[in-house]
Amino acid sequence: VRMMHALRSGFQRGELFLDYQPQIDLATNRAIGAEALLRWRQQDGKLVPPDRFIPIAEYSGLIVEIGEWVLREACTELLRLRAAGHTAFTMSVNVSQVQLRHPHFLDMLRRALDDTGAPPDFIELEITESMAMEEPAALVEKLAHVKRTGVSIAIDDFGTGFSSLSHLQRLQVDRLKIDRTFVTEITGSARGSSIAQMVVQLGRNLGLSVIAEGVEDERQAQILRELGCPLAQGYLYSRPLSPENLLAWLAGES
Ligand code: G
Ligand code: G
Ligand code: MN
Ligand code: NA
Repeated sequence: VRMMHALRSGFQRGELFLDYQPQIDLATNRAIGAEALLRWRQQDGKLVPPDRFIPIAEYSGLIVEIGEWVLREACTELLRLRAAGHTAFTMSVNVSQVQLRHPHFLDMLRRALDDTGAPPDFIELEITESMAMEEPAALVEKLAHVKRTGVSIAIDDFGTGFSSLSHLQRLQVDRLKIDRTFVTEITGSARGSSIAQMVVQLGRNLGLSVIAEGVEDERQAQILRELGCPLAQGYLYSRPLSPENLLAWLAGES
């Protein structure tokens, strides 16, 4: 309860901010987009990990307001990047299931797009695999509306749940994110790489984009390339960066 109050007032005081982690095309080693990641730095300078405060934000319902702010902030950052010449760059935004379930979610999304003027075709919402499997009918309809705005959908932490493949198709998903745990195991054995391999194959068969998360070394990147995985994200390329550092990092790329 104390943390909930601290989060509420911290949010109002502007203690929340976003970092952006580049997403890389494995064929060219160039950035194609970034994932926005929520951060909370308290007044005393202490950084609270998202794993600790996001569950509290969800439990208290505060995530609805915070999530709206995150989306608007990410849209604004996308526009800044476009103004700096990065016009093919995409922005991925994590969405909590509490947020997605909220009756005004679609209105919130449309208003954020209209008010900021961000191009929906360059925005992606990440929902977790466990979320994708809940309340199928309602979710299918909601995501169909999202897709009609032009915004695309990625399944985060893919491989950790048990999604039915036909359901995945009904959800009109655009991208699968191979969970970090499977990327970590990839260099160990043929067995270790089998889940990553299966997701890449699934993506190819269903015509979906695939991105590997948590890529930390060149060996992992090489195996992913050999498996035919098109995209990667992880410390090998960059940690999550402030807007200024992201721009500098992108400038250093060219
Ligand atoms: O860097 P990392 O510790 O940020 O992220 C930890 C977890 O927090 C991840 O599971 C990530 O999906 C989640 N997360 C990060 N930013 C957001 C956000 O803006 N909204 C939601 N709902 N989850 C987020
Ligand atoms: O949304 P998601 O659950 O995928 O959140 C991504 C999380 O993974 C964030 O906490 C981010 O900071 C973290 N992360 C990103 N790249 C790496 C990496 O290469 N290694 C590890 N261990 N964590 C990473
Ligand atoms: Mn994510
Ligand atoms: Na993930």
